[in-house]
Amino acid sequence: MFENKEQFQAAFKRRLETWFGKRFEDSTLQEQYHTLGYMIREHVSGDWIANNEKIRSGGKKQLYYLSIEFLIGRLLGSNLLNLGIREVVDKGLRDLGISLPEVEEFEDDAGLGNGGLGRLAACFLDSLASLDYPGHGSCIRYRHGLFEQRIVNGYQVEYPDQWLLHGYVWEVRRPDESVEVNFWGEVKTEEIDGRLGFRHVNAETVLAVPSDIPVVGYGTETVNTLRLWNAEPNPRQSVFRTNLMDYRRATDSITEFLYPDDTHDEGKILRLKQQYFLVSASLHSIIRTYLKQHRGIRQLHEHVAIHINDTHPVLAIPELMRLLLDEHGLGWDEAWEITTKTMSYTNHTTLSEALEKWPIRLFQPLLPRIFLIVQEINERFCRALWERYPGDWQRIEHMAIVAHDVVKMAHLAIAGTYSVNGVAPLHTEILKNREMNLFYQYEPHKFNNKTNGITHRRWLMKANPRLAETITELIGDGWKRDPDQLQQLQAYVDDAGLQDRAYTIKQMQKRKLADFIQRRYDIAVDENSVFDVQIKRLHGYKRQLLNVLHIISLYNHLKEHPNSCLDVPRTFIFGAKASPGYYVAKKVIKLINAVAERVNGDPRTRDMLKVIFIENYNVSLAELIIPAANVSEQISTASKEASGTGNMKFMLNGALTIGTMDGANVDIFERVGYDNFFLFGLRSEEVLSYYQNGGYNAWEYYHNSPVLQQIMNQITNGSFGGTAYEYGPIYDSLLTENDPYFVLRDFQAYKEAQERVAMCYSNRPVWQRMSLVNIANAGYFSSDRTIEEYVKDIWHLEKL
Ligand code: 26V
Repeated sequence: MFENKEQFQAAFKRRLETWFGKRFEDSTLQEQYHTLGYMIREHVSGDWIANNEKIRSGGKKQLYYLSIEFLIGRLLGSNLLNLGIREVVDKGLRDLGISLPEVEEFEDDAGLGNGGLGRLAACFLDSLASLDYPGHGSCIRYRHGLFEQRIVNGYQVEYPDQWLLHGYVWEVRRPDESVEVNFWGEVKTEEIDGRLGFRHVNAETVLAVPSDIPVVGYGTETVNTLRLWNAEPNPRQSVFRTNLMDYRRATDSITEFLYPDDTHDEGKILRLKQQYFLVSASLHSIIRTYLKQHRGIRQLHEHVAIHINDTHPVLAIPELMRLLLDEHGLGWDEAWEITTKTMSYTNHTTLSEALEKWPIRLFQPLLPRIFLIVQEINERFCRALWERYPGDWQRIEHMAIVAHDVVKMAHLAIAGTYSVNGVAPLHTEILKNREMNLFYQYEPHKFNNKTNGITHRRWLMKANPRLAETITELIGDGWKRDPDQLQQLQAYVDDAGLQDRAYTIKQMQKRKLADFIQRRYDIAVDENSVFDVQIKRLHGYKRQLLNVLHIISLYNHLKEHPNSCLDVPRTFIFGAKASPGYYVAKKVIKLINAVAERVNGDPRTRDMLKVIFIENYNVSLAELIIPAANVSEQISTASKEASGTGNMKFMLNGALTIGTMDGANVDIFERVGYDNFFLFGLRSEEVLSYYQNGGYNAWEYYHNSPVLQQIMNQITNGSFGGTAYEYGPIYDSLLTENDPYFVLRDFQAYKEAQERVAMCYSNRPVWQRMSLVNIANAGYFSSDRTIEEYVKDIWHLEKL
């Protein structure tokens, strides 16, 4: 079908006409997209079947990666790339008068995620399949992913994300593999064969129906599966006719939204329901598959590894216990041994507001049997602690899984797994020595680091094909399978020819982004300006505010010095979604847009300074923006960003980082050195010392800096539109509340680092060299390396 252009064209036309019952000449983009999608699915089906048969016939150990998010983005382009048929298809379509890029753009991003956590899971799937490992994802099929963000009068407005509007070509619904998941009801104890047995009665049963997406590896025959679970009414559930509608609504709502609003109990229950729904359905289906070939459940851990991505799927631990105890009749000790040998866990944040704790009053009624098991885990855990630390009540209270009327999910995760990892060395050290220090003291062998990575296939080969080709011409294409080989570029960083080519490619990518901005926002940006980009979730600790304050300072400088100009013209680009209930974050978005309006509209500044806020930042926009960036903003308060992965994508595309010693910035910095990284700001020890010993006074920095005073006054006196009170919350967070993210403290250092950016950018050979050094050192940050480390240290998989 894809052997050559002609064959492809014939198959494509025939398929389109038989599917849609119309002439090819009359087909729409949507029909062309769907035809191509189905053809690719058909193309991989042979390998997919073979892979699924291999699983069923026993053999290799399987990994299941449970995650509440998989931010997979579009699949058409990456599937074509991984299957090695992009060129044939591109040429074939072009002859038919169809543009492949246009067809690709028709696809809606599967927005099944929110940020780095979900994108990491997606990169991992790509690497697992490309490295020939049997590793599958399990997630929820949210009918609406994270909201669609629109900017109205500068404010973020949330609309439901409609990624399923045109149907989804990549999924196969498998109703025959549905499983039941139980909520509410009561637990009855009874004697079964002389043992105490538990029965969950009067439960509300929901049907979990899987849809599978094939995950294609690059140049391999491995096709793994991403399984998405949909909640549906169970026809076997007995419901009074009058309650039918309520039951249907309750069921539908489980998989309606990603991260339902949890400011009220109702939303909290919904989130907990989602989490249990995901793990219960996943475990049922994992064990069912396992038992098709293996006799005893007692060897489960030898054939199955289950990974818990952050705390959301932690209920997998008590759920596996429940299955082993109640459905397979094992005793507690053997069940616990199997569970803790099967499960591993990654922590992705130390922010206290993101550490999940569930009130017992919600947990117990919704999941009565699971709650009993968690209580038992807690009791045994505390007893073991007591034996180890007799009399140390305070320590045991701190470490308990159930305490003060809540269930602490991170504690359950550590107690119930054999491996706990952080996502960058600094983060892991903070876990071990601070946040989870008591657990580290107790079981140091469990803790390890796995520095995050990104798939260089999507983020370089797909997003920036011209750069990829140039690299290949120079060092061959070994780097595609072994990204460490990018090191070979180091020999060419001073090569004027390469510097020029890299420059030309960057300019081309900048033009492409500039065209997009022109079309979308009717704003002309100068592709000779520095493209300085900050794209990530909006959060206080990521300090988009620091970036905006600096932009305002540039603007003020230009206004006050009528004959001055910037060392280099600058375009500041933002993309960020704020959590709908995060008031200050939304004010920051408004401020960015207000500054943009002022700066872009002012004839004095608009030729030197532009600010662009790109709405609805997502994976596809990242693929457009990152290759066009000169400067990568990674300016979080040190100690707060567990790793960051955007930083790696920018580096791989030759952008230079302006950043703090935080997360994986540290590791980037260590690889490229001072000369190729714009380092600034407080170090994590200093930040942690401020938290511990106090001593930070934001007012001091305000009073000592006329520049900051002016900016803060402008923000509050209506200079940037709105009423004078519009930005009161920002003023308060920075000053009145003595900003825990130290924006004002780091302002001067940031400003100086930005001056170094301007200086270096003005000297093209210098800049191009720095950029090439970054690309040459980016191979380490491929998720292929990360996955190999997980495989070797945690999952112990064999290649297919
Ligand atoms: C999520 C939320 C959502 C609601 C608002 C508050 C809040 C605060 C933190 C989080 C983070 C959840 C976990 C997460 O996404 N962590 C990210 O994981 C990435 C992959 O390991 C890592 O690169 C990022 O540094 C880390 O923030």
